[in-house]
Order: sequence, then structure tokens, then C-alpha cells
Amino acid sequence: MAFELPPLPYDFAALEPHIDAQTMQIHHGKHHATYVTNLNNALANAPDLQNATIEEILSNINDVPEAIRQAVINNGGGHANHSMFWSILGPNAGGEPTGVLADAITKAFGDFATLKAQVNDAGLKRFGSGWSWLVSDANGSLKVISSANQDSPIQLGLTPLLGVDVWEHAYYLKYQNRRADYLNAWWNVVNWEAVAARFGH
Ligand code: MN3
Repeated sequence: MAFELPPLPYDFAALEPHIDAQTMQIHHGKHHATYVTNLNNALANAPDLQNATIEEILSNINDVPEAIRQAVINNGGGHANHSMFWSILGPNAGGEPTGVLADAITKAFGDFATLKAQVNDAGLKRFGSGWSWLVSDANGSLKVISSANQDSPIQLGLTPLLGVDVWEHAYYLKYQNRRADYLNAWWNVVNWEAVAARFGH
């Protein structure tokens, strides 16, 4: 069974003015779609991997045949990362998390503002293309990391709770070189209920 591009759960314009409709259209309909196509191409001759979830494949990446491993990291990571990205964003969102997730953030970072600053800082310092993440480890402890290209925290045994795409394709049409402005605006479209659900609460 081939991997498929998940439909965007809201309109392309739903995240305006923070993320513009044209960026969403190209990002979902072209960039993410291409990762899915190239992932399926990479797995064409690996039938035993075609029924696994992308999370299963990435968490056992060393079991993927070496000849296609980098293609699976790039395109499987691209598929997993973007599927997460669309799902944790939404209209009428933003604000701050509540409940168990808020408590875990306070425990790990002291307060929400510090988490935000760390995610933004990791995203700004990621040279070239990549992601900035809030992840939880096997014990449920939270930390901020960044990754290059489409490398996924799942490869490291970590659960991505929230991630912000800092590839230029995610923001260039509206923000050009102003990655910091994009990072600041992006928090206005984070759906904290979806993030909390990924944390298991
Ligand atoms: Mn992207």
C-alpha cells in the first residue's frame, strides 16, 4: 500500500495572515506531495517496508537497506514531518497550552516564554534547511532540539510534539529573509489541543 498525501485539515488561507495561502498551497501540494512520491519510489523494491507506518520505518531506520536508506530518511522524514506540521496548526489557534502539557513545559523550561525562546533560537540557528522541535523522550521529559534537512526526531527514539519547518519554502514568499519574523508569527497558529494529544493527554 503506497503512502498518500494527507489532505490539509483546513483551507489554504486558514492560517492567514501568519502563513499565507500561496505558501500553504505550494508547501502542501508540491513539496509534501513530492516527498510522498519519492518515498513510494524509494520503497518500490522493498515490499516488506510498504505495510509499515512511516513512524515504524523511521524508528528502525538502520533496518532499511543501505541503498535506499538516505532516500527514506529524506523523503520518509519529509512525509512524517509535514504530516505532523499540518496537524498541529490551525485557524483560531495560538495562545498557551494548558493541563498536563503546560505542567510538563513548566517543569522542563521554567515557563512557556522560555520554551518559545528556545524553539525560536534553535530555528534561527539551524543553518540552511531543517526544523526546530519540542520533543518528549521515553520518560516523558521535554526538550528542544533542531534537525537538519528532513531528519526526524523519531530516528533518535524521540516523540516530536511540535515542530516548526525552517526551510525557506515554509516562509520565503511572505517573509523573505526574515526567518525570525516567521518564527514569531508561527506561534499564532499552533493548535495546542493537537500538541497535547501527541503528548498523550
Ligand atoms: Mn517543508
